[in-house]
Amino acid sequence: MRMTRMIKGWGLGAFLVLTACGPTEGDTILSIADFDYTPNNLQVEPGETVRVRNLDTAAHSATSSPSSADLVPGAVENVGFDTGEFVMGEREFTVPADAVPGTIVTFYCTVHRDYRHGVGKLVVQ
Ligand SMILES: [Cu+2]
Repeated sequence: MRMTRMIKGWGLGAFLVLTACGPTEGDTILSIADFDYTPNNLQVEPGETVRVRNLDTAAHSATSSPSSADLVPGAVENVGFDTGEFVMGEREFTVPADAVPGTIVTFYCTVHRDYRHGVGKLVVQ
């Protein structure tokens, strides 16, 4: 009985430690789930790091494109990023500190392009 109580106590301790190590306030998360980006309109500050999480069992990427009409890897102004294709994990990229506010960058998935899931838009604030 006493042992059970002790184990429960340890369990709570571990939970609190894990919580403390979780995402810090201000982290920007881009999730990919069910072939959709959330949010698909990503507002970022210059210098900000974006954590991209793929929650699907399918490989995806978040890859910037200079054009929304023709999806190819590239940058708009100096804002470009590519997580590469990855499955069920996290990648990150950092917006350049000198990114110009108002810059709008389309991003897409290099695995499925635009025929299986939508594209997203990153907007520099
Ligand atoms: Cu994809």
